[in-house]
Amino acid sequence: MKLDEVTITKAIVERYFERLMDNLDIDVAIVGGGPSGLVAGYFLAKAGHRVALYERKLSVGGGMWGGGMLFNEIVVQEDARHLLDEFGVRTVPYKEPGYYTASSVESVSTITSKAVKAGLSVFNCVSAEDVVVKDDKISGLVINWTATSLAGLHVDPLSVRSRFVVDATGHDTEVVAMLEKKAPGKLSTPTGSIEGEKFMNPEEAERLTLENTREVFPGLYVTGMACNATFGGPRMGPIFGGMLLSGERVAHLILKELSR
Ligand code: 48F
Repeated sequence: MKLDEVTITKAIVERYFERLMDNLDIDVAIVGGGPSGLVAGYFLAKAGHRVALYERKLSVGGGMWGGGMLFNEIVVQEDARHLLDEFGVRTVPYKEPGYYTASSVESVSTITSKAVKAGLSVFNCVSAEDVVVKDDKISGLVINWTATSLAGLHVDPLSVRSRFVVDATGHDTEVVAMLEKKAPGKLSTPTGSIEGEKFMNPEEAERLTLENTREVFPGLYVTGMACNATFGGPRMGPIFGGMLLSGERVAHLILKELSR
């Protein structure tokens, strides 16, 4: 068989555009491919919904690759271990009871693989730059190539329609910040605005991440570190149970809405 460069090009362009076209009107748009966004995408896609995840960087995984300070091991607590079991990520009990470690590389690659095979459509190198709000409810996302903004090019974005949007952008809680900029004081936080992340406190932070995994504006949910930044919880450092559990929780909250 002779290989032809134009056939290769056509195959890539056609397949990508088919997938893009299939994801212009979807059930859930997730912004951010860190642990919470990937886990949310897995459960939503597994339930049969049309879910796309937009990740600014070339690779998904967010803050999980680097473990703690580039030591590429993560810690999960007992309560969250069932999630790593669900994905087939191997865990090793630490000598103190209730703590487990896992390879951050195995965690990111395995969770990503399972999520994509469950039907999650990942668009990497794509950034959310705004939200679409109609009748006081989120109804979509405004997206652009990350390379466009990195190059400082003045290029208009495109839009996708989505029944629900999940902010899984981590510490910067970027989607919530976009909304707040244009609709100040409208968030379901104590002040109506982003409360801001607090000092490191793993115990409190893990609890609050889960408690604050919820809808912050009609149609917009937060998961992972974005919960702590939005609702004013502390940071927790390189323990990842809360991120995984938050991704599972946001998926279940949205599944409940989608089944209505
Ligand atoms: O930061 P990140 O891993 O979020 P997370 O799921 O997990 C947090 C932990 O990694 C760690 C921690 C707890 O253990 O403290 O930090 O809450 O992943 C967020 C992802 O969102 C992408 C960003 O590149 C990263 O991969 N992202 C951020 N803003 C945008 C975005 C945007 N506007 N559009 C697309 N992707």
